[in-house]
Amino acid sequence: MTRLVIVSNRVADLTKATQSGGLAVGLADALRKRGGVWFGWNGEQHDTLPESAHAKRVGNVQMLSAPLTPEDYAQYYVGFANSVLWPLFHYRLDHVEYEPEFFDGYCRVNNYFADLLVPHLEPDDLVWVHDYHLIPMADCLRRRGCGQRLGFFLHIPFPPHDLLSASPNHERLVEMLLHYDVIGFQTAADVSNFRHYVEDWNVATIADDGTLQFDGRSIVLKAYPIGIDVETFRTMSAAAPEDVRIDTDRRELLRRKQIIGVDRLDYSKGLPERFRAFERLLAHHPELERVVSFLQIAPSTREDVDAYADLRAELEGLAGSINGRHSDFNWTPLRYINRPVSREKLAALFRASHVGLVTPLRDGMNLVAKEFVAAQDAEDPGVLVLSQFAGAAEDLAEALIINPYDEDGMADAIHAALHMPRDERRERHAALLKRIREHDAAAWLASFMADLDSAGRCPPGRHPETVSTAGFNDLTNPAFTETSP
Ligand code: ADQ
Repeated sequence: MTRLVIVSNRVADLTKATQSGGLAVGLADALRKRGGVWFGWNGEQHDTLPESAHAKRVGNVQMLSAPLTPEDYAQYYVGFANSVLWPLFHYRLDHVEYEPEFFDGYCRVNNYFADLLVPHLEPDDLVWVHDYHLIPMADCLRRRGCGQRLGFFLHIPFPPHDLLSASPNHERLVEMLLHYDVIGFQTAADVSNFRHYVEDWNVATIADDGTLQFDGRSIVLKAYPIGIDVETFRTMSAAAPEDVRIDTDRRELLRRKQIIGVDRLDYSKGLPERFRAFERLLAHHPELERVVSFLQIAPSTREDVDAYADLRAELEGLAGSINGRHSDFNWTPLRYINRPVSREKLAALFRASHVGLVTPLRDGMNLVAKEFVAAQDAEDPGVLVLSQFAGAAEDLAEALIINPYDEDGMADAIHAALHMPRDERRERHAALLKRIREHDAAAWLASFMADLDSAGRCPPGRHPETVSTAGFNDLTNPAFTETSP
């Protein structure tokens, strides 16, 4: 079987991946099955960079990782990836902070990664690149003469063409994407946005079968909705850790209900809107006081990006004001936990909750929505309240679909969820469970790999500007200067 090479911003620890669960497990399983390589940043910053990647063998998988310089970290990771692409692709031009050197750093790091990866590639490898940090990777590899089949999966949304065109580097970015053989998005809406861009800017043609035709090559362009390992999560949810059991027993004794939200602390997740909707629920339905509590788990991420620190302060203010106004000596309406929680505990907390709030302003897919459904007791399930702007909404129509900008509408949906009769809850849950089983992690992996396996090969040296692999992170390297704006 052909080897698989995964390239992602961070490398998962294969020795721990099975315990932590999630996406890493699916990718790790595919790697173990085929053998191969996982390459990415090791999370460290060093003033001088190594000339080869740090290699560690785990079974038949080679784990390759490398540090960044502080300048790379500022320009590539904090800068172009998380202060330009993340907000832009989440339709948040108001959060874009653009500096010209960010794009230089972004291209420089992709070239540096390509230089470290190339010596480890074999001619028949399938190379699967993940996410917005690494859009230029195919271009960088082709310039180094790589003819392997290259696939790319974007985990976040792809924005409408007029929004994308607000970025000074949009034409170059899209052109870089066209060096892959398979380009995968989360949803049909993302595929359609990309197609419109390609047509409007006249960068490639679209054949009747939906493939892109560019530079004499045929590129597969498709939605591959990502999923979870449903049965593992279901099993985990049924075995509640002791502290969750005690908390649940106490709530049942007091006939109280729990609403839950679990997100990374990120402005795309719609957390202030969600907190305010909960306050409106209490304001419109005072009979819910001392009956309903809201548990929000949201650990901080990307603390070096200013917008995230502002959001954290806003949420702390909102939580304080809601609790100050509504708490009683034996009831706290909103519990806000700003720390990560183990997957075992999360699964049990989902199962013990009556309503799951997944209300992002924009989200590629949102795996929490699927985890909440997987964790429910099919006989007495909780209700999922889901944003129309989460990729998951394309598939999960039996959730209560809401507009996260409409806080009163969200409060009404939470109220409806809390009062939904058991038969309706069971019916909706059965339909949702069926859907997440059909589109689980294994199906996502198999469908992408099948397309990558059968993709047309790019003959070595095909790239018009193929350059040698000599030198990395070097401003005089033509590979770097040519990919700069
Ligand atoms: P994220 O933006 O991180 O992922 P999401 O899809 O919800 O969003 O995945 C988060 C994962 O982290 C889930 O498995 C969840 O259980 C876990 N998690 C969240 N909060 C946690 C906490 N407090 N403690 C422990 N674990 C927590 C990006 C895109 C999404 C896309 C995924 C996968 O933004 O749209 O669905 O990639 O492609």
